[in-house]
Amino acid sequence: MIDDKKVLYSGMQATGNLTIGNYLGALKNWLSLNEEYECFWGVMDLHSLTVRQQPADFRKKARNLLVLYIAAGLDPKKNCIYFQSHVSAHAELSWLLGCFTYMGELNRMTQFKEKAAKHTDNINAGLFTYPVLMAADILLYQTDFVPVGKDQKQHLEITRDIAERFNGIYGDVLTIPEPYIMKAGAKIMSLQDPAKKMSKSDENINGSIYLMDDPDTIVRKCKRAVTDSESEVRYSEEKPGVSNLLEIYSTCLGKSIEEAEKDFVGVGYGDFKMAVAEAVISILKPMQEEYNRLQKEKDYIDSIILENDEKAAYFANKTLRKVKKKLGLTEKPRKA
Ligand code: ATP
Ligand code: LTN
Repeated sequence: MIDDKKVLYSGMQATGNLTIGNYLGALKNWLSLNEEYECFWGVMDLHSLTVRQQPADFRKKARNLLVLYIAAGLDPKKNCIYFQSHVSAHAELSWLLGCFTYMGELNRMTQFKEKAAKHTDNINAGLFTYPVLMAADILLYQTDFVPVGKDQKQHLEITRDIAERFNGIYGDVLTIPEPYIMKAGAKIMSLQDPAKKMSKSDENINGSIYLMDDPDTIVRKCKRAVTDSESEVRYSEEKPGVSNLLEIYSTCLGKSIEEAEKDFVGVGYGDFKMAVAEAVISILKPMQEEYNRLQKEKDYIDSIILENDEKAAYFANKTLRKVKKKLGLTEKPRKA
């Protein structure tokens, strides 16, 4: 609890360009949470290092992600929006918690198995201990709730196990976090293969709409989206392409699927796809304008970074000090 509010923590890795999947499935939902909860949103740049990055490009990408959080509407005065790497307590707690995590537990992580199979040339120890750093992120802020997608649930479970193990030995030190299930849990699929999640690391760029795509590109990608040989716009398991487009349309406009279906009675796929593109553009255009405006406000963004780093470090260091004390690490003598 911070000032009588429960704490909520989440973040995204600073890799790749965000897609409307990231926006509709995560960012958009985060916007509604800052009144009720004390929110921390991290730019998870340390996690990104499990994959080799180009330094100049990476520096830009991480900063761009922070600017995008703000452009999407997260208020940096009400939320703490910061870089994970600016708060050294993350790396420190990660080491300490690593000593309370078993190899067997980490070996079971499906994300590790998947990523190791994908990057056979660079199966580094960071990839293996990724969940421990994620546990540190969450536990440092005494987090009550973590809004994440299904794919991250296993990481949240191991976080809870580590925290419970620690508390079992040292008393009530760490808050046990719970997953926060979003009311509108959109799962956006690839436009080219509706059986696959739309993903920022997809090699087929036509499968994803990126948050920075211009209107022409969005129209072109929607027009090319895979549908089926019927002509009826209807939500059904047998029509994954059309259903995905309906999901995108309805989530962008805040309509139910039934309302969305009604909009397209007797309408052909061509016009339907145009309407989907327009719905996406109506969401992305103001965000892009705000993003471009903020990119010119270097001093403002710098001041936000400084302020929020300090706020994050204050809370994180409080927990870190407690953990170190419980472990019996010697305290620094005070200067006379
Ligand atoms: P990568 O392709 O690099 O693994 P990703 O695009 O799958 O990344 P993540 O960085 O793993 O995205 O996830 C960031 C957040 O966006 C998570 O909360 C995740 O649940 C959400 N998210 C990602 N893709 C989608 C999608 N297609 N639909 C809905 N939510 C999504
Ligand atoms: N692993 C997450 C990103 C992430 C995260 C976190 C999410 C790193 N640390 C702490 C929530 C809480 C991902 O890949 N989406």
